[in-house]
Amino acid sequence: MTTMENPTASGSGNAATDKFKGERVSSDTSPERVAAIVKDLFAAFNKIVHEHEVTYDEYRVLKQWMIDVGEYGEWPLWLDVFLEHEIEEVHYDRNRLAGTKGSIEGPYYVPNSPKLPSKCTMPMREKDKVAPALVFKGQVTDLDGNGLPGATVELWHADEDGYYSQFAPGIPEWNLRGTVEVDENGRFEITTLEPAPYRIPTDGPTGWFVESYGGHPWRPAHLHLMVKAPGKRAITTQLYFKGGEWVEDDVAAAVKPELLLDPQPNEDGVAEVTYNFVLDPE
Ligand code: MBD
Ligand code: FE
Repeated sequence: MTTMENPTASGSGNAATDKFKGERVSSDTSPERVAAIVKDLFAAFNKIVHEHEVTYDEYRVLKQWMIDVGEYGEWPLWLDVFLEHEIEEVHYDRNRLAGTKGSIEGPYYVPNSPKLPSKCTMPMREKDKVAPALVFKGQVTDLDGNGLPGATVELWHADEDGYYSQFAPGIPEWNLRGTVEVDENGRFEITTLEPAPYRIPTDGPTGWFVESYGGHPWRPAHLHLMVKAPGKRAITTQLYFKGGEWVEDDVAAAVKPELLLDPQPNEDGVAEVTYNFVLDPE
């Protein structure tokens, strides 16, 4: 998706924008509902402008910044970092879901990653192996704890430098991405790498935005997952590491206590953790 040699904000941003444009999005929102939302949106905006006496210079900087976000292709990044977490929480609450908690998808999911058997190692380069191995195992079940043999566990995460394949140059297409097909009991055992904390690009308008208010650009180390099974509601979530840096202060506000892993050395001395996914009915 990007042909640039060095990873840049506009390279990853525009790759994420191109990918998103390939999806076909629509919503059956009624005009009445749009009217209600727009009314509240402008009321909130007007209140802020009034209370903070927002100046013309500030308004023009906003305009320039929004143009920059578009040119760098960073709308998927900015929106997913700052707005998606609330959308995701409302989605979970409104549907009164009882299964595993979700978390935000973020801008770097790619569908149709290569299929992997229930016991597998994620595609990775030799150089990725400087990161410690992580054995991630578990079972996909329904709400009653019955294993779901037809389930898939899609996993994607950044390499130790904080780059996602297909969104930074020079990484094999499906590096650290895969669709794991669980066994006849719904179980999986995936060997991958312990991810590192992730820094959103600081050389683009999302990074400048964070800098402008003295914030930090970090997300805690995380695994991204999408878990699906026939007749069940798919979940999109992320898993984090207990006690890890930025867990308490994620720039994307997407950590939940139910989503913390605490790997322990197994008999081979490799970090191992079990996490089960519980899927709601469709
Ligand atoms: C990520 O890796 C991510 O997970 C989110 C939510 C936003 C930006 C980058
Ligand atoms: Fe991520």
